[in-house]
Amino acid sequence: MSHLSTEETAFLKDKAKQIRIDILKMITKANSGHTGGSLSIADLLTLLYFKEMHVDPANPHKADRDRLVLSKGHAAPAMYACLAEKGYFPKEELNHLRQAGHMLQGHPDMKHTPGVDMTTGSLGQGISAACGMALASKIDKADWRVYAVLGDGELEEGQVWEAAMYAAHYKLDHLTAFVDNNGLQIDGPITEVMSSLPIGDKFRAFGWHVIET
Ligand SMILES: Cc1ncc(C[n+]2csc(CCOP(=O)(O)OP(=O)(O)O)c2C)c(N)n1
Ligand SMILES: [Mg+2]
Repeated sequence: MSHLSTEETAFLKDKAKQIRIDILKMITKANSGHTGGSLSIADLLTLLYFKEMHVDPANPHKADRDRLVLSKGHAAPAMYACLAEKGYFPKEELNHLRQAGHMLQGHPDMKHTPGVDMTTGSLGQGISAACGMALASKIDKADWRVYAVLGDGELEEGQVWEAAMYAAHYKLDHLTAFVDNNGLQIDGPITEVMSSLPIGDKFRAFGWHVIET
């Protein structure tokens, strides 16, 4: 990740605030949706979409774009707020979250929403798809990167560890995975439901370079 100047930090903080406002408005209007899991990635997605990723909202399928796979797909409102703010589609669409016949469904759908690189929602699957993309980029000797965003509860899915093993084996250096360690999943604290801790040690044991914040 690049270093942020004071001006960039102020800009991103402001954007993230707007993203949070949009998330709350969207979920309130829909009267349905994952508020906590969306808010807890607002800063991360803001940083990725507004600083880190090379993407072009006017050309969402550009071959050499960076990809973002929201493996914790239930946090779609955070992604939708960023995509609208970036200009992939009119902000008016945010008023129709989870409404039949509209593009912003409860979980990301790559066939209906510009800017969504992978359809997700079934926890554990997104990281595997991200591995496939990262392998493609590596084989093509391309520069584009893949960012995957996972939940800490999601790590309870065995498929995540199959993907983690795969990524290390194939040296997928075009892939960065983030784990949103918010300590919670639907049924309560992850430490009570089925602890995924210590997360860093587990990924290290699978051969990953880990940065913990
Ligand atoms: C395979 C699968 N099982 C169950 C669910 C239902 N579900 C949606 S969110 C969630 C909790 C996930 O917790 P975490 O990964 O920590 O995400 P957070 O809510 O903290 O963002 C569950 C169990 C799902 N989407 N996919
Ligand atoms: Mg969680």
